[in-house]
Amino acid sequence: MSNKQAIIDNFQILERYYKQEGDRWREQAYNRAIIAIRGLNISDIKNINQVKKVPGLGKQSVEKINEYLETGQIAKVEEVKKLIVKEKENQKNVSKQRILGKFASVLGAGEKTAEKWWDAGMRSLDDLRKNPKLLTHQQKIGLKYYDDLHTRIPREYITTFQLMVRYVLAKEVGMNGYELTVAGSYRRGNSSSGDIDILITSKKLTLKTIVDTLKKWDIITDVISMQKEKFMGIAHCPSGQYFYFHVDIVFLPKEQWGAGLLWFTGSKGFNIMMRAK
Ligand code: 8DG
Ligand code: MG
Repeated sequence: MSNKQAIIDNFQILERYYKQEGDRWREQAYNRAIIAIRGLNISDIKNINQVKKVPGLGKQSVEKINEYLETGQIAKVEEVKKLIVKEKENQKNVSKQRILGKFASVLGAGEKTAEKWWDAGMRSLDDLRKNPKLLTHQQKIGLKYYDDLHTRIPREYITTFQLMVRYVLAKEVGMNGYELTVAGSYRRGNSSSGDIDILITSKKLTLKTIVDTLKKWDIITDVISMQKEKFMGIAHCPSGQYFYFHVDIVFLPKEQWGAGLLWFTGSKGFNIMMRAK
C-alpha cells in the first residue's frame, strides 16, 4: 500500500474515533486532512516537504504524517485501535451475559445449563428449540411456553381458574368429596402470582385421578413431573385466551392439612424463619 493510502486509512480511524468521542473540532480537522491528501497531485508521499503548506493540512496533521513516514505508524492510531478491540470485546461480553441470563430463565435451567448451551454454540431460544437433544423434558416445556411462563398471573384469573377446578372435581366426587385451597402468593393476598399452587386433600380422590380429570377437561396440558404427593405441570383455562401457566398441586392426607397449608403458603423466607424458631 502506498504511504498516501496508509495515511488516509490512519486518519479515517482518527476521524471516526473523534466523532465517537464527540470531539467535533478534531473530527473535522482529520476530515479536512483526508480530503486534502486525496486531492494532492502526487502519486505518493515520500517526503514531509511534499505536504507542508498544503491547504487543509494543519500542524497536527503534518506532524502525524511525519511520524508515519519516519516510523511506519502513528502512535495515537495504534492506541485507538487497541481501544476499538477492547470495546468490541466488552460488547461481546455484554451480549453473552444477556444471553446467559435469558437461558438461565428457562424453566428447569440454571447458570450451569446456560453455560453448557452457550458452549454448544446456542445463542437464542430459537437455537435451543431447534436442538431438542440438548434439552430435558422440563426445559422443552419451559421453551414451549417461555413467554407465558414469564407473564404474571393476575389474581382475578387465579380466582376464576380455581372455581373451574372446583367445579370439575365436584362433578367427579361431589362438593364434599375433597378440600381445595390455592396457597402460595395468592393465599398471601398478592395481586399477581408467578404460578398457581394448589393444595388438595380427599378420601375419594388420589393425585393421579385429579390430574387425569383435569387433563380430560383440557385444563392440564403438560406434565413436568408427577410424584405421589406432588404434581408440577402446565395448565390453562380451556375456553379462555391462549394463556398457559405453571401449576403445582400438592396432595395431602387430612391430618397434614394444617402444616401443609402453612408450608405451601410461605413465603419461602417466612418458612425459613419459622423453621429456625
Ligand atoms: P410466586 O409463585 O408468586 O412466585 O410466589 P410463591 O407462591 O410464594 O412461591 P412458589 O415458588 O410458588 O412456592 C410456593 C410456596 O412453597 C412458597 O410460598 C413457600 C413454599 N416453599 C418453601 N421452600 C420452597 C422451595 O424451595 N421451592 C418452592 N417452589 N417452594 C417452596 O418453603
Ligand atoms: Mg406460587
